[in-house]
Amino acid sequence: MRTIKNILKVAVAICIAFFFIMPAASLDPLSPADPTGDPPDEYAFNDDFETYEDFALSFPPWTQYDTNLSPTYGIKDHDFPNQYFTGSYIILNPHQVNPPLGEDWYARSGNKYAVCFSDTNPPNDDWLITPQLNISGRKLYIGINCVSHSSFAFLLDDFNISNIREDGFEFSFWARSATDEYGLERFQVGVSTTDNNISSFEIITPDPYVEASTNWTEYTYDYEFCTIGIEIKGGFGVTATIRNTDEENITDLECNIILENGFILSGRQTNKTINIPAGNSLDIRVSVFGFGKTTINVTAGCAEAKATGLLVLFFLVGLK
Ligand SMILES: [Ca+2]
Ligand SMILES: [Ca+2]
Repeated sequence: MRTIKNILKVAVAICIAFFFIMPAASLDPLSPADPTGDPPDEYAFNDDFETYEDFALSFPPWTQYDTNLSPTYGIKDHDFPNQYFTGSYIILNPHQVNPPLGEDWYARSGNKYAVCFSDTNPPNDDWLITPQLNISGRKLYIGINCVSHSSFAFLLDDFNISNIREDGFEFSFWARSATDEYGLERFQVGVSTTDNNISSFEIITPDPYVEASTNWTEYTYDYEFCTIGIEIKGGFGVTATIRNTDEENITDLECNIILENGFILSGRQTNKTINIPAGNSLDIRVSVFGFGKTTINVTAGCAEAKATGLLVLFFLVGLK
């Protein structure tokens, strides 16, 4: 028993020494509210799909992602290169199809547009993703996911970004279903503020999908940037500083602090609802007790942050 007491005494002494030797490490905010580094150049991307080769399946700077790799339906009694392709979208020029397609298939602008043909193994899960955009200093991607189910062809033209402002922007595209004979085409729209992996996109269209009209229709979305910042600090326990960078007060903001991994006896999970006046910040302090390498995940409304550190009894050190 005495031995255990002595070991504990030594451990506490080491921890206290550690605490003074290593000041609480702080972390650059990971939240999209605070982009770090030099201000990037603005890059708002518009596209009428006229510059790509007819019937191209790959047309950078767009990237595509096809989750099920199913062959697609084609257009009966008509031929064109890459018909029945396996993939997401194709550049269709109805005037270069053999024989040429009728007015029903004409573009919204110029001669060309992008088409997602229905998969023969439905449903589609076919993404068309913009290059990385820089809008008001925020880096992000926009993705249009064709989720049609045994219909025919989802037509997309004239992608446009507009109304750029400090706190957000608008984007739009024109789309339609080739026909409603087999049901309307379905799509979702997502925004990612991290990378262009499909799992990173937050779907901003109503669940489960939007159905495209049979006429060319402009679909417009207003996107507001997240105005909540998070900073995670170690030291004695965990401190999450939640910042409101908006000009309006935030009320009833749900915050969660979750520690993963390590041997944690106390402080594994904390949920709080907080109010933060405009331009202010608030610290949430969590007492912890445990050992080992741990990952701290903090969410506050639209913002998320993550850090890893070493938990030594009551102290969290070496945060990065
Ligand atoms: Ca597919
Ligand atoms: Ca066009």
